[in-house]
Amino acid sequence: MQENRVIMLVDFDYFYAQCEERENPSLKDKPVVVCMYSGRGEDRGAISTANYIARKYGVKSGIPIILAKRKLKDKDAAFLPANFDLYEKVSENIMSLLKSYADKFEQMGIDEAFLDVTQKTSGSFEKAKQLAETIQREILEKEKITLSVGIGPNKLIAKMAAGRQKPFGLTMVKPEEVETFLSPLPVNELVGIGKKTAKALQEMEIKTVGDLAKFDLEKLIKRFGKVLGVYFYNAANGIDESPVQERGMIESISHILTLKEDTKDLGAILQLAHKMGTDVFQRAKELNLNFRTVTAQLILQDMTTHSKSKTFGTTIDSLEVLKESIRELFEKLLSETPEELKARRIGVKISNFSQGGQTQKHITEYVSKE
Ligand code: DCP
Ligand code: CA
Ligand code: CA
Repeated sequence: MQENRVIMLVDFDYFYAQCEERENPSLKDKPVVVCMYSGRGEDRGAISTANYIARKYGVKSGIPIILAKRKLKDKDAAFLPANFDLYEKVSENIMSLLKSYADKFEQMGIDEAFLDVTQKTSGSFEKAKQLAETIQREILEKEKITLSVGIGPNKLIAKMAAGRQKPFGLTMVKPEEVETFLSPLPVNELVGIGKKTAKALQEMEIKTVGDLAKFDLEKLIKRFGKVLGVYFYNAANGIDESPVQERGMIESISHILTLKEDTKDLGAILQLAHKMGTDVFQRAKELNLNFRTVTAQLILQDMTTHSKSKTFGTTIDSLEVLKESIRELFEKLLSETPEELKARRIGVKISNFSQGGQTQKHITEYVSKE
């Protein structure tokens, strides 16, 4: 692994909502909320994102539309349906501009990308800062979109830096500043630490990233296993050697789990399968991938695998439809399972991706291979 890298993470500010403002500047001084309607009745669905004015009232990604409407009652807010074709077009334009500034480029989803600029800046953080400002100016000029940038010696630090100042922020953390930057942060702000882990760490008296960095590695491994324990320890110490790299094409997203108890009960299987369906659906949404095929898998007690798929003529964009298909497929699978065998593991897979109006090639450009 090469030493002394200069890495940038560029993240577009309140992206979907900012695209809407760009198309209709009269929206700029009011709350703007982009909605994902579920298609199950008026106002059913969740918020994709909101501009910073709306966020002041507590409106953010993921909350129900109904709740957002309540929070913004009498505030002259604009509630708009998501227009993915627009966001994809804007994203594609910005990404191709960003790419030209990088030695190595890795797109992460629709609105962020890592740039390895080590060679372009001859390893100089000062030059990287100027480069970031140039990038921000150029994108604002050409695409009328503001970006926030984080610069650091690796992807982890660049990503965490980018989140510190928004919108139109630029945060640089030089190698010698990493420890001061990380140690006071609450441990849940470390990339890869969710609510559950943060709680487990709290119980071990680990509150800040600094606490975690000083904690005994062996004890972490005992508590979280080798992979996570080592990851937490390294991350807390600002160590991340993962390279910036182009991503291959993703063909499917799947989730397989072992049942708590072997069973043939549809209800018990669906309870888990629907959760898994929600997971893969969410993941596809994060990657901005549309899918048309659902597959259910049963692995029986004799370890044989049985699967059934269903392919739709158009994109499956409702979680309800996905869940309904999952039910149907498991019903069929169970009806064909030999009398004496129960299911041991189950799987849910989605595939047949397309990306509104985009070609396969475009997908190849940035989505991870799993
Ligand atoms: N998105 C979504 N549903 C979510 C989260 C995000 O549809 N639960 C979409 C809408 C966002 C885009 O992905 O505009 C990028 O997500 P970010 O997390 O980067 O959030 P924003 O760009 O909206 O805001 P920020 O300015 O905080 O980056
Ligand atoms: Ca963003
Ligand atoms: Ca983002």
